[in-house]
Amino acid sequence: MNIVRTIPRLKKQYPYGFALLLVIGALSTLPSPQSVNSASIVDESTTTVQQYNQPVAVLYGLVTPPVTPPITPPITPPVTPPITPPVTPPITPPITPPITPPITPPVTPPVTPPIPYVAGRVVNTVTHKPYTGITFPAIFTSTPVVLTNMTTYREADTAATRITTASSKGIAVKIEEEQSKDREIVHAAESVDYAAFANGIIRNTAGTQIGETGKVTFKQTSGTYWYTVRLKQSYKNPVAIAQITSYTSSQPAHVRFRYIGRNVFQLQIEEWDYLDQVHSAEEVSYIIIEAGRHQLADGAIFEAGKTQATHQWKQVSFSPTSDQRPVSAPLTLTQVQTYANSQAVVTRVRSLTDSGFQVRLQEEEGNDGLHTRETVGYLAISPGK
Ligand SMILES: [Ca+2]
Ligand SMILES: [Ca+2]
Ligand SMILES: [Ca+2]
Repeated sequence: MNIVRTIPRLKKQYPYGFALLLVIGALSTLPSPQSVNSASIVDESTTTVQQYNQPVAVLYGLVTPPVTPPITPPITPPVTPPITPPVTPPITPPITPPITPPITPPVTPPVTPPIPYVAGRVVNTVTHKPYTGITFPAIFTSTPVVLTNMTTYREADTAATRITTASSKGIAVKIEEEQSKDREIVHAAESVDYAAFANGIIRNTAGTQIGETGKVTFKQTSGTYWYTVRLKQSYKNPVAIAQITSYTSSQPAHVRFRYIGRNVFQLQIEEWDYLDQVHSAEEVSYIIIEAGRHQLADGAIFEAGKTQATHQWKQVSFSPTSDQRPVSAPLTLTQVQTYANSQAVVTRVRSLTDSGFQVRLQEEEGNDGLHTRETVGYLAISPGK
């Protein structure tokens, strides 16, 4: 570097600074000019060469400011905006209009005309001779299901009702004794209750089936033969009443049950024990009724129930009721429901009133007259107006 050539330029650029340098340099070098080291400066304005020691470098530093490189701003990478995921609008489920159930018209139970039926009583009139005074109103198109029951005890000889003819117009009925002990079959006039139904379903006022009627025909081939009948529906506690409604054989006989289930029952044509237990084919009418008290559409009250009975009289009470009864006591049918004792047996009824009746079991006169306990079913009908 040529310092000498540089000075004039510095002097020109920094006139005051240069003068200050000279003053400082003079002051610092005056005591010992000999100490000037290798650096020499030629003052061209004065042609005086002055020598400076080390501080010259410091001054020189002031004269020549360090080159400051241009400040290069740091390269700022382009700001990449964060990737914002596209805003997915929340899924709004489609609005389902509320389901309006179709308007169901109120269920009106089908109007089922009450099953045609008639019930009545012949008071103290029926004897051992066929009685033909029971006629039906014109409600049956064919021979109905017919049931009868002796409801007085004016004579104690073993006996039961027996239908000798039946048609859509009426029946003939007699009091049938038996000849196990003697040949006497004459019987005092008794009251006979009867009911005749079309073959079908019995419903209460609500339209609920409470019973059914039917007829079957079979031949009794032996004392151990049982005929099975399957019902149209099941019952919780069915009461069954049945009667022979044809008269193909004059040998005294009646219906006996062995089993009464919810929807099936078994029966036979039971001759008295002194007979051979074989009986020609007969038609048997039956009615099955749910135990309990039922009101029919015509206002009639049907009360069915069961009791336990032996050869001794047993009091049976009807349900308390304030219903007006068209007859002095409900028309009452009774029937042995069980086969606890295989000796032939029928029921006898007495003291029938509005509040109840008495019932007992009756074997043929030739037997000991004692009969173990059986279940007796009953159906009491208070006809409608
Ligand atoms: Ca007799
Ligand atoms: Ca008699
Ligand atoms: Ca026989």
